[in-house]
Amino acid sequence: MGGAVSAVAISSILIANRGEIACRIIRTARGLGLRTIAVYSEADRGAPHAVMADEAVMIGPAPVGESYLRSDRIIEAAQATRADAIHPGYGFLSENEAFAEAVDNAGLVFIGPPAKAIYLMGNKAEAKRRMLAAGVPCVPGYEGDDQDDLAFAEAAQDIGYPVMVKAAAGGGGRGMRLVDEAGELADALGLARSEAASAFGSDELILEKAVLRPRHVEIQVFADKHGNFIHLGERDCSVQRRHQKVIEEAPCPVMTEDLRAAMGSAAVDAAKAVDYRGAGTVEFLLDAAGDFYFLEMNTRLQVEHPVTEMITGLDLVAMQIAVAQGEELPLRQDDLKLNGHAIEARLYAEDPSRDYLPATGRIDLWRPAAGEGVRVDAGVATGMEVSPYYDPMLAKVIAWGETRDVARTRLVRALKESALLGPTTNSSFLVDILQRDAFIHGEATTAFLDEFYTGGFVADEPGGADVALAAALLLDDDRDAAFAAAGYVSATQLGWSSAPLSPIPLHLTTDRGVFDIGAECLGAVWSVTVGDDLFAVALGQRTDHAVRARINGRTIDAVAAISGSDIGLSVSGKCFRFHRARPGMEDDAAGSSGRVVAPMPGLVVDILVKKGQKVARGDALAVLEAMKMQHQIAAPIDGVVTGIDASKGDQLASGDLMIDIGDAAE
Ligand code: MV4
Repeated sequence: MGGAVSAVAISSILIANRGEIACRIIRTARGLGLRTIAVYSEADRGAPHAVMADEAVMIGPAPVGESYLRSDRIIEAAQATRADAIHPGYGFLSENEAFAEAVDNAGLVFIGPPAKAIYLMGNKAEAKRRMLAAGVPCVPGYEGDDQDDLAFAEAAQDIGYPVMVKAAAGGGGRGMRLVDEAGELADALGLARSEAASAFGSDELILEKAVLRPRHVEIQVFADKHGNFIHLGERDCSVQRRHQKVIEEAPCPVMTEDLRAAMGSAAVDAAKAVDYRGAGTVEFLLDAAGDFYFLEMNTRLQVEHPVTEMITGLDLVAMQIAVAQGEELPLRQDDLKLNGHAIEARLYAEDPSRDYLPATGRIDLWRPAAGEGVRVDAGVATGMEVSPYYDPMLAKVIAWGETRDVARTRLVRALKESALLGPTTNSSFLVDILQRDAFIHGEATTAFLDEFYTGGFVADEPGGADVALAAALLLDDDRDAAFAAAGYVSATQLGWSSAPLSPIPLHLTTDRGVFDIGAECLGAVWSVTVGDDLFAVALGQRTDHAVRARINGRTIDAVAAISGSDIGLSVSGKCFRFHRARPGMEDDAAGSSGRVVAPMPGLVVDILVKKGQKVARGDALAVLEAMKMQHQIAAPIDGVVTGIDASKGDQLASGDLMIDIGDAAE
């Protein structure tokens, strides 16, 4: 420090990202009166971030390697639009030191830390040696140059089992293995080496004492160019699945003043040790005894930064911009005041009941909740296509309250009131998590999801009332057509006071089955039978897709989007999609649900059934690899495999036929 700090005035920013984070950054930048420039891929034409910015530059085809990871094209776009600065958001190029350097060399301001700090925190072994030297608490372990099995065996003996084997270059849990006893060490080292080599291009490993059932607690840090370092408190991100965060909150439910001061100063020491600047996050494991250990440092703005914003009242993006143009931090450590509690839930386009299979397709309707203490950061819009090329996170729903329980109940309501119709989402999984006793009591550790959802999450099944509501809405939407299609005279000609008609038959299909329905119109009320159950459905106010109905005397609030023979329905955070089979086409419609198609583009890793084999609904039929994850393809109905239309090694497009399942009786 010491020397003069060069002040640069930033008046325009290019955002090298997409989705909700690009929108989030644009919002603040516009608020500061800055010109904003978006970049977008061919798949993101008309995407919200591209529309929201003052200018937008197309940078290449859909695959990230040809667009959002092309640093050359992004820098060219910045120069062509005369941008002063580039904000990388998170993911993509945000933690790429070569990019930070290239931006610098192009005479642009990188809104992020110095390239050197990114580099120093990128290697786990290197980072850990530095942290130990700086006096930051680390898990006892071995991060030596001697990579021989023997050296690891001796170190493990000293540390004491169980131990954790990790990739030195790694992050996010890849190449990580828990070893309970000495006899398992050699195998674990072999597997971790090959995983690390293929994932990170380096087979260097480190060893650590395993911390069992830890919490993931991270500290938000900030530094300016004048030598000021502060922390903004912690976030608890223990609710994760496969190293993907699902729910985050601030403060951590078990935090104390003393522990926060200790973790905060350790995090500031970590930032100082790498000469950090801007926003960063220092991750720790916190064990049941209250001891904490440095895990890694993320040298970017994080997805979950809004919970910190809500309890501090600060705008972290505005602070990043201020610091990047040489201003001093707007507060000192003593000024930090934490107010209330905030919880964030990540809304993903994925099916938690099918091994989190990513979902793609058109968004028929997006209606975010609003209200006191509720914030929704989204990067989606009605009519937009969710493509398989990018992260499946669609939006973040965040709620604040004076107390944790107020924040939690507000978040539950906000999730239930937010409707995303089209691709399957994890919305009801989020609601379920937030209502578990362990979560309510603030007891969730990193083991929470594995412990409480061992067999996975059970999908929402539409109840009779949901089906009856869908039927009534479809018929009510166009009464004349409903009656004509069913072979009745025009409803308007008939008049509603005449003798009751016999029920209109209706078949609604979902991806999980067929419902046979009979519906009668009794003036303002639809009488709907679903199987053996009878529902009186009175449709009330319908404004902008919101529907209030009384079903058998109970008031139900739903959001509905009808397009032709399809209806998407969101009831209390549970989303259903029904397709109305045309009269006389019931058999076809039923048969078609036995056609198993690729739910997304992917590689066929395995076909698990043979022609002629009997299968039950839910049985695994095949394994498809997409977005580096393997997904089981399950039988939609009971039956017999009548055709196998894909083989191991095939690269399929979304919708390609994989397997045919016929009637078991055939
Ligand atoms: C650990 C650990 C227990 N002991 N290290 C997982 C991701 C990577 N960033 C570090 N991780 C862990 N390292 C020791 N010595 C447990 C985890 C861990 C974890 C950490 C943070 C959040 C979620 C997690 C889920 C499983 C395991």
